[in-house]
Amino acid sequence: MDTFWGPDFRALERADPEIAHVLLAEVERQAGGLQLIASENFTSSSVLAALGSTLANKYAEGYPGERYYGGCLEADRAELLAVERAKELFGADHANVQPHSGTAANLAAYAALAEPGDPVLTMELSHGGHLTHGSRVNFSGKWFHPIGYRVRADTEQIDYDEVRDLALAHRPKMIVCGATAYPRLIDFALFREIADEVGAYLVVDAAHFIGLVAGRAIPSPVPHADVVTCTTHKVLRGPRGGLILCRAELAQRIDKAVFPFSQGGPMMHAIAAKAVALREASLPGFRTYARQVVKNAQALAAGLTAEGLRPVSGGTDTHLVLADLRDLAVSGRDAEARCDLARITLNKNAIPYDPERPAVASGIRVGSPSVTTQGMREGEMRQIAGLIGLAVRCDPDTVAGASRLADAADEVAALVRRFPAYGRQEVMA
Ligand code: DSN
Repeated sequence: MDTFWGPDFRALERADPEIAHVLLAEVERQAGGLQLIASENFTSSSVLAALGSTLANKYAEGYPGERYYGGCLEADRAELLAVERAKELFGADHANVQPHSGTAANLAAYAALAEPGDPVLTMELSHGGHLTHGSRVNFSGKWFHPIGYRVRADTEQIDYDEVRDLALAHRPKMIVCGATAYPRLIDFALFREIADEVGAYLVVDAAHFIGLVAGRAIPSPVPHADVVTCTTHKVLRGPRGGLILCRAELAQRIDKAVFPFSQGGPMMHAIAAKAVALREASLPGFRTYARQVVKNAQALAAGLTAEGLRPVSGGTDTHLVLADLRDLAVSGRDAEARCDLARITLNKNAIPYDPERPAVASGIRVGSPSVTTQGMREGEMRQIAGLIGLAVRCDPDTVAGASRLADAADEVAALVRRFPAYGRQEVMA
């Protein structure tokens, strides 16, 4: 194409070699190791192109057709495409694609449905919830009155009896379900039933698993929830950002809660990139991808079990595994650092009823979205589980441990060379 349209990396290299170096090193870090953070993925180059486009320059406060700035014709087109694609893909009455993040989407949901001080029933962060589900250090815990439900100690799955008892006792304005470290399916129909019993709104925070819903790999919360909030950058494989789906009668309240209540100008480049990702997620190849994400997570869970890392709740139905390391007498913090030395990126994570503080934690969380985008399958998951098992046992302060970690890093490098992070997923779509 003759016209300038967007990024020119060579020009950046000449103008700002320091930042160009950071960008190149980050490509090398991402592609040169295993990315097992359950909330991350590799976007397509089309998504990256939209993110790096001149829509980044545009102010477009308001909504399509009702902006506070001139020159919004293309911004309107991008946003309408994103909205229509989201509604179609998820079968939702209404979509708002402006939230800058999952937290921003949740803030808007609280603002639309509750008043400060209202009781809100949410999953405790230490049992798999999210900061925006009532943490004392977050707006949700400071401005609202959170009541936390947990998982059962025996099954490590949501205690729906406790959810109902708490709902009946506290009569919350809103019930929030959805989690960041919960590997099992959530019974949205049962949550709906409980919400109806007490006259509460049901908000499903689907940030982690909305991509699996898009790919029809797990049931959708949309028919059951009043509002579904999510991010676009996890299994969904889009740009970093948020999205809200809701019933028609809540559309105006949600839109007003996003703009002007909690946000100003939307990030139009990110909205265009969301539109690209939503189109990609509607293609048949994405269903194959989403199903493989789940199969790979299940293979990881089985492999980790064989390595002596106990999957919380006994396994997974989704894209992530939460593993308890206590049998190995290794903390989550040490396991994360050791895996890092083997070029395996994952995160320490609290497990339910964790005796450790969150900064140390007794578990790790691993996810399959990125490695599945790279084209890896169950065989590679078994190999990865073996590498994790080896890495977490190696003490890097001993010569033997450091040497084994270096060998593991070499094996990781050889594995990812066979499954390049970029240049492959377009074929899958
Ligand atoms: N930080 C995200 C995660 O890793 O789960 C949730 O916001």
